[in-house]
Amino acid sequence: MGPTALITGITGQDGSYLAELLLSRGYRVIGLLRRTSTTSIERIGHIQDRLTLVSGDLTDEVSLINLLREFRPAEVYNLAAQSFVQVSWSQPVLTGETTALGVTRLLDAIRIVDPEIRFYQASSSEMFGRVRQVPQDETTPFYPRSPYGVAKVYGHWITVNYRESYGLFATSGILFNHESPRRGLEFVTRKVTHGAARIAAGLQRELRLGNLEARRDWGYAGDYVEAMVAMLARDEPTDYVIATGQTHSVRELCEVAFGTLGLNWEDHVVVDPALLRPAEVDLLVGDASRAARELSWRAQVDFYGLIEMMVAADRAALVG
Ligand code: NAP
Ligand code: G4F
Repeated sequence: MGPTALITGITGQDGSYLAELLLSRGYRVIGLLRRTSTTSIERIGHIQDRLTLVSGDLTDEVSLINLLREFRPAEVYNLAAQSFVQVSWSQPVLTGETTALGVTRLLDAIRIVDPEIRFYQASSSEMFGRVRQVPQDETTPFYPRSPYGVAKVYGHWITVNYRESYGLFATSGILFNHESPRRGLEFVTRKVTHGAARIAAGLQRELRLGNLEARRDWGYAGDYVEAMVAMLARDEPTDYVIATGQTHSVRELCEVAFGTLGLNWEDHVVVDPALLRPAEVDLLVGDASRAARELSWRAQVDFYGLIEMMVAADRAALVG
C-alpha cells in the first residue's frame, strides 16, 4: 500500500479526478464526506469501493482532528469550498465559514495532529479579480471582486502564514478556471454545453445567460489535478499559478459549443440581466511558466478540445 491521502471536496469535480489519479498511483485515498439527506457521490460512484469515505465537515474542527488522528494521512488536499461565485453574494457568511475559515480549521488540525503532513490549498484565479497585471502570475497582487474571492484570499494567506509560522509543508495552487464533463451545471461552460445539447435534441429552445463579454482562461480539470500532486512532491513548499495562458469570452464559448452541434448560438442565447453579477471579473489569463519550469506541468487540452469534449459528453448522455 502506498501513502495515504485525504481529500476534502472528494464529491466535487476536482475531487473525483484527483481521487482517480491518486488511486492510479497506488495511494490509499480517504475522502471527507459531509452529511446530507441525499447522497452526493455520483462523480465517484465508479471508484467508491476503492475509497474510504468518512464523515466530517470543514465547519467542524473536531471532526477534522479526529479523522487525521484515525487515518494519519501523509498528504491532505483541501478542495472543499462553497465554490460558486454567484452564490457568495447571497450566502457571504457561509462562504466565509467554509472557503476561508475552513482552511484555518484544517491547517490547525494538521498542526495539532501531525505537522509533517503535506498540505495543498485550492486557491483561485478569482483572487486576481480586477486584474492589476496581464497575464497574472505568482507575483500579481490580489484584488478580489466577490465574497468568494475575498474568502479565497484569506485561505491563500493563512496557508502561507502557517507555512511561515509553523514550518508546515503548506502549498497553494492558484488555479485558473478548469472544467470537464463533470463540471456542475451552474457554471457557465457546462451550462452552455448542456444547454446547447438539449436545444439540439429539441428539449429546450433558449438558454439564458449573463455577461457574454467576460473572459476566462479555461483548462481541463483532468490536467489540473496532476499539478496538485506535483506540487506536494517538491522538496520545498511554494505556490504556483496553473493556467493555459489562453483567454476566451463567454460569447466565444457559445459560438464554439453551439457551432459543434451545427447551431447558431444567436438564435438561442438570451441575455438575462438577472444573471449579471454585482461586481464582475472581466478578464483572467494566467502565466504558468513557473509550473512549466519547476513541475514540468503544461495544459494538454486546449479550449476547443475542452468544449468539444463537454458537448460530446452532454450529447451522449441525452441520446444514449
Ligand atoms: P465543486 O465541484 O463545487 O466541489 C466542492 C466540494 O466541496 C464538494 O465536494 C462539496 O461537497 C464540498 N464542500 C462544500 N462545503 C463543504 C463543507 N462545509 N465541508 C466539507 N465539504 C464541503 O468544486 P471544484 O470545481 O471541484 O473545485 C475544487 C476546489 O477548487 C474548490 O475549493 C474551488 O473553490 C477551487 N477552485 C476551483 C476552480 C475551478 O475552476 N473548478 C478554480 C480555482 C479554484 P458536496 O458534494 O456535499 O456539496
Ligand atoms: O463559470 P462561472 O460561474 O465561473 P467563475 O465565476 O469564473 O468561477 C469559477 O472559476 C474560479 C476560478 O477563477 C473558481 F475559483 C470558482 O470556484 C469557479 O469554479 O462564470 C464565468 C463567467 C463569469 O464572468 C460570469 O459572469 O461567466 C459569466 N457568465 C455569464 N453568464 C455566467 C453566466 N456564469 C454563470 N455561472 N452562469 C451564467 O449564466
